[in-house]
Amino acid sequence: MKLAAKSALITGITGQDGAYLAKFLLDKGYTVHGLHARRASDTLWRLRHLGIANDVNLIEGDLTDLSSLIRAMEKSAATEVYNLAAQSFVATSWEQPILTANATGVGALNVLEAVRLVNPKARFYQASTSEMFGLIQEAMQSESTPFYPRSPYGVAKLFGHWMTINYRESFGLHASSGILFNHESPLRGIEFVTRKVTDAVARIKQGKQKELRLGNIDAKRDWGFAGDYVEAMWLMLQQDAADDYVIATGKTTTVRDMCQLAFAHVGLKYEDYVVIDPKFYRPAEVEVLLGNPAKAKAKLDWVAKTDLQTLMTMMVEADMARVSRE
Ligand code: NAP
Ligand code: G4F
Repeated sequence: MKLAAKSALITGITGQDGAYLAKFLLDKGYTVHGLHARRASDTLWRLRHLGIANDVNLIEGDLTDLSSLIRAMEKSAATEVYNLAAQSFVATSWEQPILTANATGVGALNVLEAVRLVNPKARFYQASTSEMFGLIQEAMQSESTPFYPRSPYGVAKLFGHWMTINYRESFGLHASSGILFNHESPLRGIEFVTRKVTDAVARIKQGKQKELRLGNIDAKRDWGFAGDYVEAMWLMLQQDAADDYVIATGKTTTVRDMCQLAFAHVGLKYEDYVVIDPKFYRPAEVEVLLGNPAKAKAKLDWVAKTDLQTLMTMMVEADMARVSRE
């Protein structure tokens, strides 16, 4: 007897992680549904880039509209729900703190409510973040490190994280929270620092830009590849019991050294082009993040496969091709 394909619902399917996760699940034979927020401009470019725009079922809805989430749960008959949608850019969360609280924080609760009301047996994944560690309380952050968020985004994510745990403990939902450290790819939004750098490297190399203006280049991040990280999301939902996991590489690098890698790939020195612009400083900075992925290794048999050098090469190459096509 042929088993019916599993059905997944991804909020944030048009984002970096949503696109990679959709591809990953399609390759595993899932029927993939995605919550699609109405926008005036095109948001399907990532799905097209991966060649899957026609393979996913888009359902109109918004994180802040519970009724649309209930309908998305009903239409998709999802047995796995991945809540990846969010206002995810930290800097914007100081400009739009209430929108961020509503979408990134209460939005997660709305998705949990839709799951509880429509199919409480569905497994749920919450996209939590290392930004919750903020002003770090331990040199290497693990699942037991106390949180100290430093941005409205981090505070909103902490609400979603604790709601996920609360629904697991209150209603027995199979609800897991992945505390993911920064992960990047050629599909990363241009406002995030890695993509801002690789896009600028390509433009400078091709004579289309003269300098790159950045903020705090002494900040340190634990950067991995998004394509590796979506597998960890799926693995969490395949476990008998729901739990929380740190997903990271276990290595940290300054923005400065990340720039050096990217510029060096095309034979340039970052010092010749990077200009510090206080406009890009944040009201409160997360100076350093370094994750301890030991639990993910032990329980999920997951490790990050892509190092930063390989990641920057991949991103610079993709932007070189993209810029030359413009
Ligand atoms: P992203 O590229 O910014 O994607 C965000 C997605 O959320 C987009 O599909 C966006 O839709 C959607 N969205 C925003 N507001 C919405 C709303 N009100 N209703 C419905 N959809 C909405 O983010 P990402 O890098 O893929 O990250 C995925 C998730 O992981 C996010 O929750 C992020 O906060 C979290 N996270 C990311 C990282 C990282 O390093 N990438 C690390 C830890 C946690 P549009 O395309 O229509 O705008
Ligand atoms: O690339 P970023 O904007 O990422 P950030 O703030 O760490 O947030 C990302 O990772 C989180 C996980 O920890 C996610 F939850 C979140 O959704 C997002 O994906 O900035 C990285 C660092 C910061 O310290 C920032 O101050 O780079 C520094 N930076 C220096 N100059 C800059 C710039 N960041 C940006 N975006 N633009 C600059 O010009």
